[in-house]
Amino acid sequence: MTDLGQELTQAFGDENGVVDINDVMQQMAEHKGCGTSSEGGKASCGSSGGPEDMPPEIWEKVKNHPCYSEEAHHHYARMHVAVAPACNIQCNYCNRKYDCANESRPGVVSERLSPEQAAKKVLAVASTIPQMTVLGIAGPGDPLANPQKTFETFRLISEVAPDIKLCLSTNGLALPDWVDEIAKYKVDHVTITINMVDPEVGQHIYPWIFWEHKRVTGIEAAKILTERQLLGLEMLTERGILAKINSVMIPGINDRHLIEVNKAVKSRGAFLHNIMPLISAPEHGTVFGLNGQRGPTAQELKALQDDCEGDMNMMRHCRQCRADAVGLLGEDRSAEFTTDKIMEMEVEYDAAGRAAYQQAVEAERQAKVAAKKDELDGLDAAGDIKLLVAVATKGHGIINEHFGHAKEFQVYELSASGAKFVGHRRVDLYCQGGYGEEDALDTVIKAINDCHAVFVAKIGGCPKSDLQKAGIDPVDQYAHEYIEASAIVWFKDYLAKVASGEIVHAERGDAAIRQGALLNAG
Ligand code: CLF
Ligand code: SF4
Repeated sequence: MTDLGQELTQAFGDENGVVDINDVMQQMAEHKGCGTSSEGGKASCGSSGGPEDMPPEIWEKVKNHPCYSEEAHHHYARMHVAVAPACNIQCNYCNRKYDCANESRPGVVSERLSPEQAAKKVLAVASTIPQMTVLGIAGPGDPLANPQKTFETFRLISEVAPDIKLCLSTNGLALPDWVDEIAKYKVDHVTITINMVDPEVGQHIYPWIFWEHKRVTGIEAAKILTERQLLGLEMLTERGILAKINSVMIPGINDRHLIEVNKAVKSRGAFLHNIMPLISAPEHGTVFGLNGQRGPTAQELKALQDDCEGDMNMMRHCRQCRADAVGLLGEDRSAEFTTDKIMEMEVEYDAAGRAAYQQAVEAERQAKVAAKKDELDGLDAAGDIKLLVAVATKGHGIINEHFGHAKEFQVYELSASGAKFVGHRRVDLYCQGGYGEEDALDTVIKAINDCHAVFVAKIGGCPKSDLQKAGIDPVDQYAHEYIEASAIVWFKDYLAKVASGEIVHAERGDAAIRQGALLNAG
């Protein structure tokens, strides 16, 4: 057992030294996770607010779920097990035949697992990655088109690892039939992918559904699908199960319509809305990829997310992860846990050690929130100025990645309200084996072209000067410090320079969302 595990046993163990994980989790809930609110009463910690913004039982469900809490995603990991191969509908953006280890997008996995293999894999990952708090089933088909495998997996995992939250992602067609089963297995988080609430729009996204033993096409298919999705959402809300809605933004087909979708799901009690960009390239072999349907630009996506953000939480940190993804959002450790490797692993499930590790994570999270709070004073000088900055990070809310090693940059919006996470951009590695690649630098600049600065732990002279030429300030003086607190300090300095006339504030252009570099959907 780790030192922390021993401390925990002393703190929470009974006379036999046995630790009740629920006691520990309760203590963690009481130890408030995110204590700030930004201007306007909106929680500053992202997608799911903080403990003061919601009932304690809801906070308990979201505080360490990396998808339901933006702040949690810097610290906690999720994993998916690919136990659900079949699907009961066809989406024009999906092709599950395509299976490549270098490819990452919805529907793609490298291996399919039986429920028993999945349970072993969960224990192996939980033992290796103690901050892995959520197990999701998200494909590669639809979990509810494979109900026996899905619920058997949940049953096995809830027996062996009861501290792990269970999560499910579905297209919603079969959802009303399975809501009671979902409640029975205490699956507290369900995602429904809803791309339309108008069958006229839906017919351009879904060529067919399989319904009551036959294939239904066109408007009729979309009508059945939307009715089932909304009914399923209402049934989840009635049972107090948190529902997240994923929507794929398809320019020219459903982009402005997603505002209607947002209203429809909000009125039925959805907790969170996640609008994701269409991933579409000819080599994916999807209908949209082959017919040249484009995805949105970064600014188009952000504008739509901003338009939908009112009383409802918008998720902006989704990585469109693979159906077998493992790790923090934005990293993929699935290759460490192939079936061959996990079958050879000696797995010891150390619940106390995991809980102790997570307590340490909570402390780190608190320190980050406190650091940000300390810097918030004096931002009024920003007036209407809002700008974006990119950050190279390996997680933990710290600027701790070398520019050349970054596979993605996180994007924060700086304004009079402080620093707010608004998205991320996947990029090609600039630095492979220590050598800079000009083309790769070009794609990095395109991906963060709408940002005024990029915060890194370290950067070489060449990329530094090219970034400066592109009008992006490379900032390396906050290496290994907290992202938000550092960004606010930099922003105050920027505002002071604007006020003194040393620089003139100017808007920047749009940026590209890299197709095919995304991870797979839940
Ligand atoms: Fe997985 Fe989905 Fe659960 Fe998260 S993913 S089933 S809710 S545990 Fe998360 Fe991945 Fe986005 Fe999904 S980042 S694709 S939203
Ligand atoms: Fe089925 Fe999901 Fe693929 Fe759509 S994206 S066809 S719901 S597996």
